[in-house]
This record gives sequence, structure tokens and C-alpha cells, in this order.
Amino acid sequence: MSDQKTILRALAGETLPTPPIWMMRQAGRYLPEYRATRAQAGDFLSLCYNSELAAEVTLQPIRRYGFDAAILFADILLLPQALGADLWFVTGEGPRLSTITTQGDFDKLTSIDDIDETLNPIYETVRILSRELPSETTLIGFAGAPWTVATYMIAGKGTKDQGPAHALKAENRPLFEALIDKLTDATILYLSKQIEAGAEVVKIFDSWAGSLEGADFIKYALEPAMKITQVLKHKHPGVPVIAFPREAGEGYIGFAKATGADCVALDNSVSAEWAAQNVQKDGCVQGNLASSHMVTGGQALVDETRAIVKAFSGGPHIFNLGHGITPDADPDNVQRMIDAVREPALA
Ligand code: 1CP
Repeated sequence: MSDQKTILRALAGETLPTPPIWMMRQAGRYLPEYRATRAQAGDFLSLCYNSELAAEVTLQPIRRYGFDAAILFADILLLPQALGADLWFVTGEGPRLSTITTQGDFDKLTSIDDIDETLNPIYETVRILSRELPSETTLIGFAGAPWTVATYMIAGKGTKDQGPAHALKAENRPLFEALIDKLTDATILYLSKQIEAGAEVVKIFDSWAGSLEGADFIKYALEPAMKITQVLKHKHPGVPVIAFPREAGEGYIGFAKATGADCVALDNSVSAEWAAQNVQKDGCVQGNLASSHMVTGGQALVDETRAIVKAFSGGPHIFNLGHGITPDADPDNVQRMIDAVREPALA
């Protein structure tokens, strides 16, 4: 057991003296070496589809900080693109996609059996990484959850309240559900291929789960995560799944048990003490330092990091941020956080 990678040990339910650590968006614009490689690739999407350069940016934060896990460099919006949606990024604004609001739009999507034509370079990135990563580093593959991906496909962009997706759900539920079902099946194929290429863990990002309430949360956040997890576990026994139903609040309680996920990732809207009592009692949790500390730093960063490590010290825990690190973060603050986790006496 003890020669296993630390992240895999935590995901198997082991309580470790020092939690393993990685960071959402650890490859990103806060790092000068990322900005240089992105410039070399030309633009963000070209970087995602250039397997050599995508592997390079995945490795950069591992070289700089020695994180315990590397997350594949890609994006949740590549799957809609593989399904036939147009996708582009507007500088300073974010992603844009062709929209899906009618049955006709939906019918134009390609068959899920054709997604690999677009996604093959992503599997190649995974293969390169599984050769090149240090032996102690775990490789995490990922996809967006169906609801979160659907919110972008319906609106054609990121939205604050996911209004267009909620509107389609209210006005044309059969079409909305057909999209969720198609994304669920496509996600299973996509993650399965990542695992076959060498991903050792997969994470499902449901960044907008918090805007689903009551029965909708069960039907469109929990049930798709359950289906994806169950089919993957059947096809690839032993590969752990991390679920991230961001801002689920009370919905975090029992989410791992209900879906079969091995770990629930927590955003920073819940306190570590609350989550230790109510969520970690069922198994591994990941999180949940506010990413703003990576910008502001100082003693507050060290204190809050230590408080989170302490709150989760009674059970399996992977240290992480509550959401992705932002481009304005200071790379030195990341090192401070790591020191506070790994060498609390020195920080
Ligand atoms: O300019 C740049 O270089 C692009 C910035 C960027 C990066 C670094 C985007 C655009 N995507 C990514 C990579 C990315 N995205 C990873 C790589 C691995 C890592 O280091 O973590 C991952 C896991 C994602 C996942 C992702 N993309 C999510 C889910 C997690 C989350 O942050 O909530 C979402 C919602 C996206 C969509 C997306 N891609 C990029 C942006 C700016 C956005 C958000 C758009 C919005 O405002 O809604």
C-alpha cells in the first residue's frame, strides 16, 4: 500500500500525515513559462490540440512546485467542439460557441461515435504525460459534467446565472434532457479513452451545479455523475473518480455515496469544519482554500492553509483550492501554500 502514489492512497480512503496537494488550473496564465508556451502555440485552442506543447504546460507546474498530481491540459469545451459545435475564444472575454436552442440545432450535432476524430490529440497528450511524469506524480484526466457543458452549449458563452440553460429546461424539457443524455454518453466515451491512454484518476467538473435546485440537482447534477461513474467503474475497475459539484452546499452531503465517486471536491463556500463533519465522514475530500489567497498571500494565506489541513486531518484529504487559480496570482504565494501544507513548522 505504502509504495502507492499519495493521491491514490488518499482516494482509497487512507488518512495521511501530510495531505497530497495539487491545484485547479495549476497550468495557467499566472506562470510566465505557461504564457511563453501559449504564445509559441499561437492561441489557447491551438495549445490544447498540440499534444507536445499541452504536455509541456502540464509538466511546468510539476517541475516548478513538485505537486503530487498533474492534471491534463485541455478544456471542458473541447467535447462540444468534438460534437460539432463551433468554438472560439474572445480575448479578455472568454469562450464563444454556436448555440443549441432548437431541435434543429441539436440534430446538427455529430454522433458521439465520431468525437475521437477531434479528441485524438488529447489522448496523445495523456500518453506523452504518462511516459514523462515523475513516478510519484498521479495523472488526472477530466471532463466537464453534462449540466455545466450544456450551460455553455445552450447560451453560447459563460453566463453568471445559467439563465439560458434554465430557460430551455423550462420551455423544452425533452430537448434539454436529450442534450444532457448525449453529453453523458459522450463524456463516458471521452473519459474512458483518457483512462485507456494513461489517466490514473478522472475528475468531473460541474462548475455550475450550484444553480440547480431540489429535484433538478438530483436529475441533472447527481444522476449524470452517477451514470458516468458507474459505467467507468464497470469498464475500468480501480480508477478513482473525483466529483466537483461546485457550490452544491447541502448537496455535497451524501454526493459521493449516491454517485459512487471516490472523492468530492469542495469549493470554498463551505467551511472545512462543516465539510469534515458532513462530507468527509463518507470518504476522501479535496479542497478548499479560497483562490484569492494566491493573489493576496501574507500570513492569512498560511493561517488559512494550516486551518484547512487541521480541519481535515482526521480523514482522507487532498489539499487543493476551492476553484481555479486566477491569472493575477503570485507564483511565490503558491510555494508558500505548499510549504505551509508540507512543512508546517517552517512556513
Ligand atoms: O487564456 C488562456 O490561456 C485560457 C485560460 C484557460 C485555461 C488555462 C481556459 C479557458 N481553460 C484552461 C484550462 C483548463 N480548463 C483546465 C486545465 C487543467 C488545469 O490546469 O486545471 C481545466 C481543468 C479547465 C476546466 C474548465 N474550463 C472549467 C471547469 C473548471 C472551472 O474553472 O470551473 C470551465 C468552466 C472551463 C471553461 C473555460 N475555459 C476557459 C475559460 C476562461 C473558461 C471559463 C469561462 C467562463 O467564464 O464561464
